Amino acid sequence: AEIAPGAVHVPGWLDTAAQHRLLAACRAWARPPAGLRTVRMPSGGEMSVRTVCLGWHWFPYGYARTVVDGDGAPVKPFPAWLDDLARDAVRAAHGTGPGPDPYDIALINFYDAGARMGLHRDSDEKSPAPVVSLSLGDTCVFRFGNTRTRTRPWTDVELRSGDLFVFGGPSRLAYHGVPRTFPGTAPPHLGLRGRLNITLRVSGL
Ligand code: MD5
Ligand code: FE
Repeated sequence: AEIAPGAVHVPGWLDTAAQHRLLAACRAWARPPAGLRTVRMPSGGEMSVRTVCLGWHWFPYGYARTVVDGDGAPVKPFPAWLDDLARDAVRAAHGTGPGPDPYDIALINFYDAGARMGLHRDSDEKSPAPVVSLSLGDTCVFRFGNTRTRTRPWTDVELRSGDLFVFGGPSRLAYHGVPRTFPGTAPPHLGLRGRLNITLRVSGL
């Protein structure tokens, strides 16, 4: 379903086996060094999601090759199979091929019960390539806003385990956030308590 120009939701894109493979990989990436961390904002507050990055390390607000705001370790490599997955995802959602630049950043956000993400724009990447979002575990409310203001109009969409969302074109710089998750709604077979979101991006760096 196209929620806005370039913003396409593909429910159930990852089958059960693919969800298990991706979750197992996330569990390995979450381990130190350069593992899951809590991001502290310049304001002093902490984000309620916990995050691990591959390829490039995101911090507020930029990208680095080491965990500049954590253990200082080199960020884990971005594997080639995630670039393949991102390209398949863009083709599935948009029906057109992705651009030539390889996907080289993964940001993996873990939401426990009560974690949320306020409305923001993703503008630290230098490439206009679409962002690919994959959801695992608990269902959430994803709030898709507009490109001009952090206020209404917005559209709330429920994202479930296995869903794909691709944000390209005019939607690439739209405000968006996750106002809530629904604890305990993950498919039981996954053995995941909470929600994981994997975004795949092109740094342009
Ligand atoms: C999440 N993550 O569910 C969301 C899904 C983040 C983040 O927002 O920055 O890690 S990714 C949603 C996204 C990315 C790029 C553009 C747009 C949405 N958009 O135009 O709405 O943890
Ligand atoms: Fe975002």
